[in-house]
Amino acid sequence: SYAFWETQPVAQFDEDPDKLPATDGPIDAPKTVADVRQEPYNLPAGFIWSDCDVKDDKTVKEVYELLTNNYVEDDDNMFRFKYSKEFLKWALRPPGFRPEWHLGVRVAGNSKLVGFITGVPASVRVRQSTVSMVEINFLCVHKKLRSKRLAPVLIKEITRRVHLQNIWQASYTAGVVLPKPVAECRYWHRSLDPKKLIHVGFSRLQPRMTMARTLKLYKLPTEPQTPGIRPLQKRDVPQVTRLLTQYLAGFAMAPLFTEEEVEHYLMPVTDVIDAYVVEGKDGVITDMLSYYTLPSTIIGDDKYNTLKAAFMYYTVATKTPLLDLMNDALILAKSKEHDVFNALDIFQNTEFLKELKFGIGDGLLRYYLYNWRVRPAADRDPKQPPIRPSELGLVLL
Ligand code: NHW
Ligand code: EN5
Repeated sequence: SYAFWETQPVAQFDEDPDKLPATDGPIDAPKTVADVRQEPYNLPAGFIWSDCDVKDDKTVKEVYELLTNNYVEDDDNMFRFKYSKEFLKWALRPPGFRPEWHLGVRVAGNSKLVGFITGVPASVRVRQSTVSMVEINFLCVHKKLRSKRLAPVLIKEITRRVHLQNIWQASYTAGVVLPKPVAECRYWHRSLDPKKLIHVGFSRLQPRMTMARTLKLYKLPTEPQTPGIRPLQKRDVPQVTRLLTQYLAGFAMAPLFTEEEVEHYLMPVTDVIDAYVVEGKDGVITDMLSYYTLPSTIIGDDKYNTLKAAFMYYTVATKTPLLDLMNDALILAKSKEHDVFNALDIFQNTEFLKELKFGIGDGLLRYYLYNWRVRPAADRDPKQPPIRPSELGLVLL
């Protein structure tokens, strides 16, 4: 019942584990760039392909408006992600980005943008293998054009364009179930402005709790508590790259970042990405924390239009206890007007989630790989995804 995904080089639900290769690796037989189809895939009549240059103000506005009105919603259609223009520029222009991987579909008659998908290059280690990949994100089809099989065409065309650069694997995350998750994670949420969250229906007043007790429960100091914590600066990038690289080496699936990528993905950008480091008196950086800002439109409220959420990004604790570092992340996010702090149960996050009063969300996030098989470990249930959330060291935006 996955007419499209059954045709793709991805793990399938009905496979007999005994008939599969014994090792992790590509699913498709290796190909070369010369084997790649030269012509773009055909769109239905009346639609055209369009590379979207997000550096251009007019174009990024079109992408922003498409996503603002048509991108991901929660299961009850109460909130819809509202990535900002500055966020899109940041997420889509990392080192080595390619403009032809910011793929749009427009209506031929009036040029209206109605479809989108993106890829950015990344090097990701999956267990022992380091794989040169694209990270796919921002797949979106306008609400009025849904269920017309446009998404498979977008996916096939971006795949072709990625293949032309001699890249044969991809990673992506989605809330929905597709063939076949490599990992399944839960979202957790820490209230920063509980009154607003309850008002807009993001959370509920717990039984036997008054509003006053709730406000007290979630109250935080106004200033971070870790001595020496300060915003990440450009001169820290070499040290932070080493700190992060060491930490990520402990996970089954994690990115390999160059210094240029650390600078791009972690240097603070107002209302997009915040990163802080802890520097000892000796100038050694022992810890770092980061989170990105992703607001959501509140779909049916008269008082508030947007929910400002912080999402945990990369955090490394070697000297400061992880709990203290994450408590500072909450304080810093609150001081910048975030309403809620979100985190997944990846990394070592189960060590702090309950203690720091995160509550489990109603959303799941599945991680996927394209054209890469991850064998179930011999000592684990072969029906479960092969990688546990706590083995994941990769965050996709
Ligand atoms: S996940 C967020 C995806 N976007 C949204 O949910 C926004 C709101 N929804 C929409 O815009 C992060 C539409 O509903 C979309 C589907 C466009 C989702 N991933 O056109 P049809 C990402 O961006 C399959 C993959 O009729 P539609 C990651 C579905 O199973 N496939 O549906 C993106 C069915 O196939 P099946 C998805 O509702 C990763 C087919 O699409 C999917 O009008 C992309 C139906 O198409 C999803 N999230 O449009 C893959 N949702 O087999 C990258 C549905 O069941 C792969 N489908 O018949 C790697 C490529 C690069 C490789 C390089 C080597
Ligand atoms: C591509 N990079 O479902 C990602 N969000 O839990 C795309 N729920 O916010 C895929 N339904 O649980 C993204 N409040 C997939 C996620 C899509 C969005 C989504 C969930 C994640 C979410 C909230 C609001 C639910 C509203 C009704 C939620 C409860 C929080 C509460 C706080 C206080 C303590 C108890 C829990």
